[in-house]
Amino acid sequence: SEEMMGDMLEKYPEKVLKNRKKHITIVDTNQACQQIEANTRTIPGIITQRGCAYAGCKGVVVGPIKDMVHIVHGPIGCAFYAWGTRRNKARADDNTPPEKMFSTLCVSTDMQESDIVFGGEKKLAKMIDEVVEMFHPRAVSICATCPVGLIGDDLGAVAKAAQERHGIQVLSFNCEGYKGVSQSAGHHIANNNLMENVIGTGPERDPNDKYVINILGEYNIGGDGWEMERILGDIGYKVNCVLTGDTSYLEIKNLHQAHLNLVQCHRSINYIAEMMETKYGTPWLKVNFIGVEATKKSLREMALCFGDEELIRKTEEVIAREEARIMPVIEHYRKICQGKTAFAFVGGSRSHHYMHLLRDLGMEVVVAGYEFAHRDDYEGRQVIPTLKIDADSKNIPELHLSPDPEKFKDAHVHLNMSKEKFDELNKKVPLNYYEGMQPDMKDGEIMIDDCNHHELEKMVRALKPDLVFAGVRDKYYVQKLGVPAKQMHSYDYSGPYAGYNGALNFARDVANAITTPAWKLVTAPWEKQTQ
Ligand code: CFM
Repeated sequence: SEEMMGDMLEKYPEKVLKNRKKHITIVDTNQACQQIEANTRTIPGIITQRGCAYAGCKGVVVGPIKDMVHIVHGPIGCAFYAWGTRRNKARADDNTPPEKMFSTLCVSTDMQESDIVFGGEKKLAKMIDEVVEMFHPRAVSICATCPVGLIGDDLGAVAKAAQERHGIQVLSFNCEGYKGVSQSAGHHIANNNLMENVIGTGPERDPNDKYVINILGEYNIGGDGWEMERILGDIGYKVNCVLTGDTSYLEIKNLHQAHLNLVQCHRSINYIAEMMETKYGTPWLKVNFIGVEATKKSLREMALCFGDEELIRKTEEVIAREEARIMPVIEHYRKICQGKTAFAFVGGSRSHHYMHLLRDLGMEVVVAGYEFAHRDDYEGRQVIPTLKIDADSKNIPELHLSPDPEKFKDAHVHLNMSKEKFDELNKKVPLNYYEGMQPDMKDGEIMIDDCNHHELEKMVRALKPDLVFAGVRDKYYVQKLGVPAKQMHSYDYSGPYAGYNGALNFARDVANAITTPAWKLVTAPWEKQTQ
């Protein structure tokens, strides 16, 4: 690995080399703490896999809310390229009838040169009026794109006036693309606004409801959230809200009603988990429903959180039932996949999550990276107090919340147990904590932040993985090197990959990918004779 690193970085000018080196860790479990640099600017000229703050806010967190109309204030391209490509699925349900479903819409002010010169506020106000008149949504969002911030349109003022005109909530997000070094900034902006203005404004739920949970940071890509809800429902949990996979504005208003918050994607939603802990006292548990073993571990930890014998029994029953159903098939695919290696480069949490599912198949992720995660996603939340605050991270305000005078309850009260029992639980289950990706990696494996084409090519050449998981920008490029690649953001039209049915789908897709004979017919550029 050391040698390959040298070869990989050698091409860079000295300054770039120094910078990139800090973003790469060769895992050495004998070292107490290995630091990785993350959440800093990409070096101009390097082809990054990252997106922008607008992508993180509109595309990731806010966009999936199905009963709102989301207006993209900006040139049409920003809206168009966010139109359905993430495959965050949604359907009508008891709360949201078909006529209140707007998730297939793509609405934009389509700013032209003249709007840039003379300002776009009037056009935006008119668009809100039109949208309300045509669709009668329960609420509207406005998301800013780069030029809007540059010309100084006052989104907040337009939203406020429209809110008074129409009597529905109009949320404005100042998520101009340049607001951060990646989409991560957009997650934070979205989390803040939902926390300040939506969460906690819904009516109270029946106090007799048992085992009420939220799944935070689950976006129902390819139907993942539905599979999670199926399993949790069978055990006896009441899923109050999935934030924001197949979710509605109405449900988010009630987010504070859960006894326990589950956190699937830590990167995009940890702010809300933390803020809810402060404001309502709701404890949160980091879970992972990607992988058979990981799902089992998450379900068992959840059951312990409620400490109810019946729930624990039902949990084991569902685990046994599902494993008996799927494991014979998984075993078949495992024979094909056993011993193979993979690389995984995904946004800010999947590289870690999929390590577990791949291990179920006997595969090892030898290089894992995030596009935009922070150090805590790599090294664990214990590093948060030591994180450097720079000009970029200062761009996004931290909300300073205090306990809600009426709605705050201690964590043990949320979980309906005595303080003593809760202290016991805390020793067994890591509440309000995420250990990051590194503890799941082995010596010599590589952790890399904001990887680029050049580095990827060098690593593929040196380590010859059997499969690469990446985004659309890298997928075809990797395939041209003769290595199968899978799009791990939208699952290449497949999925779900979560839970038990997801594990089956994934095992089949992975086995297909690595056994396809086509890859043998591709000659990597470095294997070609020079003409
Ligand atoms: Fe969370 Fe996501 Fe991810 Fe993410 Fe994303 Fe995504 Fe992702 Mo693409 S919220 S950090 S900003 S798990 S869209 S559903 S796949 S990069 S690893």
